[in-house]
Amino acid sequence: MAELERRQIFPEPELPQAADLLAQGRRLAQSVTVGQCPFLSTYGVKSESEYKRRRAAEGQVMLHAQIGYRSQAKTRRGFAEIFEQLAQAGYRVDRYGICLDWGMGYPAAARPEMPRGTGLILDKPEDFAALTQSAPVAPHFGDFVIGTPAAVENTSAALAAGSTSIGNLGQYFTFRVPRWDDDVATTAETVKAMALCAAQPVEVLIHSNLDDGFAALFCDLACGLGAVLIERYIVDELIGGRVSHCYGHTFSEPLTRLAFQRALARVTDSPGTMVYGNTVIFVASEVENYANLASYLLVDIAAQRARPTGHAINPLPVTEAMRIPEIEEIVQAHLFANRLVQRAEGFDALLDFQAADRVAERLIEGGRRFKDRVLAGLAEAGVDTASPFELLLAIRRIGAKRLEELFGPGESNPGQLRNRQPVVRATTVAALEARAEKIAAWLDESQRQEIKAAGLAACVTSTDVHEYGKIMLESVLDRLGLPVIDAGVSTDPEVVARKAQAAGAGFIAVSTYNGVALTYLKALRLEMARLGLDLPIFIGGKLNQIPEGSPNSMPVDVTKELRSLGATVCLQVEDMLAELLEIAQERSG
Ligand code: B12
Repeated sequence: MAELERRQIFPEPELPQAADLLAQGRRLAQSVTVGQCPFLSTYGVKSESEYKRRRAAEGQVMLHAQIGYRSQAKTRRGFAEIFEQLAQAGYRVDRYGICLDWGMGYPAAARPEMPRGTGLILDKPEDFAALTQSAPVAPHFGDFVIGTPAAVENTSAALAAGSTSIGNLGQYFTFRVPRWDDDVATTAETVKAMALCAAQPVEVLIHSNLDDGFAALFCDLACGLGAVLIERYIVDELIGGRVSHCYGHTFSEPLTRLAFQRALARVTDSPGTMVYGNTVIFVASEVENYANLASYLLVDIAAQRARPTGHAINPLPVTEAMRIPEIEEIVQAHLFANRLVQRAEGFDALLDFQAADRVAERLIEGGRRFKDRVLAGLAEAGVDTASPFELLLAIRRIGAKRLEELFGPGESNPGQLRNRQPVVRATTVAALEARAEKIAAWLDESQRQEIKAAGLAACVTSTDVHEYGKIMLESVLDRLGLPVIDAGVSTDPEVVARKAQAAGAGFIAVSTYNGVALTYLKALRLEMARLGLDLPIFIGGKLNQIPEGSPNSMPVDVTKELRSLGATVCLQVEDMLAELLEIAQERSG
């Protein structure tokens, strides 16, 4: 634990004082308050928490839809149409998760100059309100509000528009908006925004999606539960707010998915926001995705019926892995889920929760140990663990992997991922490793030796928070014995070019998902030309982008344009390996 030292975590001579930031947030609450919206008035509640508690007490399973197109008009139409079509079928959608663009993370004044992804952009507070007025459904501003440089202005607009569920603290730990390096300012704005929520006279849920944060990267699920406890300490105890957790994207095993919900129910009495769809199991086949949908929804429905935690279930449209789903596709997923809720009643008698409770017990015990060890370790390093500002920034800077290596609750076990035996194994990173093993075996031994002999070092990066593609690439390259230069996650193209040059890379591998592939590659090429650097570039992931001035605001495939810029487009890792083999063979003559 002595490996952590304050001056390495915080090289700055001075940092903002948490007490000042909290006071600023609380003062703002005198002028910024929760506004009216059709959801609050229709159901006669002061907050979504109150609604959630009421619905849970009635034994109702609540439903969440995720929505947010680049076009505001289309998003507002979606708000109204999804609600109306489901009402006509006799069903209710309880809440809308508003999928803001990552560009919303910049303060409004800086936004026009900054990159954009594929999501919704609300330019001014009136745009927030116009949206929440479009249907009597709880508006959840769950992304790119709290946790970003624009946290205070976005939180103020969301509250004024009648939202009482705002996030995303999970994103704070892992997301970086491009071309923004001031993590001190991001943290200060985040603390102020949380104090603003905490000081409201009505209960405001400070949402944290664990999969957007560290939980998606931990190899031990007990660390995921530990993250819940640490965030509760920071938000509930130090700031006086109410943190509310979402999980689900990466929880693919039914037993651990159920166990995590039951563990959450035991460690918190705040209603959960939503249990997210299990996005990582979705494939490129709509029909097969109905099976995927049913497989996780059934667990979530059973979980909520047996022990309601306020989490709304989230039926993913079956097109989710292929494109941003259309309004009609969201409606279809909800029709499916509502019918499944009815059919699930018959399953209650078949279920025995004891096995899940045994796992939940281990999660809680391991999670508590993780929390205690993290706080003790940080205190020992000289971090003020009574300061929400210092705790947040320290945890963000140290990162998931190192936290788990240093403080994970599992026994030390060199050779295992993170050098520890997990208390409850998380499936995602382990599955990536297994996939990498298979991909590496696609080449035979002599081909591997040929590539290795060429001595090419790989400079690997991802353009945004999506890190799994990068983890898998690194794992494959490692198995081939190629040196990896880690250019980081969410790294600006200019930085990648400079790192590649400085470290003598033989090629650059870019994994990208946020719909920015073309802009990113152009900027990378420009910087490489400036540096006089000529290296092969491999690019893979989700290779699309919204064209400038697009009428329907949906992203289109840009693989042709990427190829014409001289990059090798890789639909799978094997595409890169085949080309590397050719390069190696050319070099050896
Ligand atoms: C997991 C996931 C997440 C996780 C990421 C966790 C993490 N730490 O990595 C979380 C929950 C954090 C997340 C967040 C978001 N996500 Co997301 N996410 C996904 C999801 C489900 C899987 C992507 C993935 O990691 N796959 C695993 C990899 C290993 O497999 P693969 O994609 O098949 O990749 C193969 C090849 O492409 C290749 N490969 C990949 N990269 C490279 C690079 C090279 C050089 C080579 C050779 C090969 C290669 O390797 C793989 C094996 O063959 C996709 C949907 C989907 N099913 O694709 C959406 C998706 C990518 N996400 C999306 C969005 C919009 C977001 C958010 C912006 C949402 C929001 N508003 O908050 C945020 C991101 C915010 C930000 N600042 O960046 C959209 C992107 C939309 C688009 N471009 O059209 C998608 C497509 C979902 C959708 N349908 O809308 N997401």
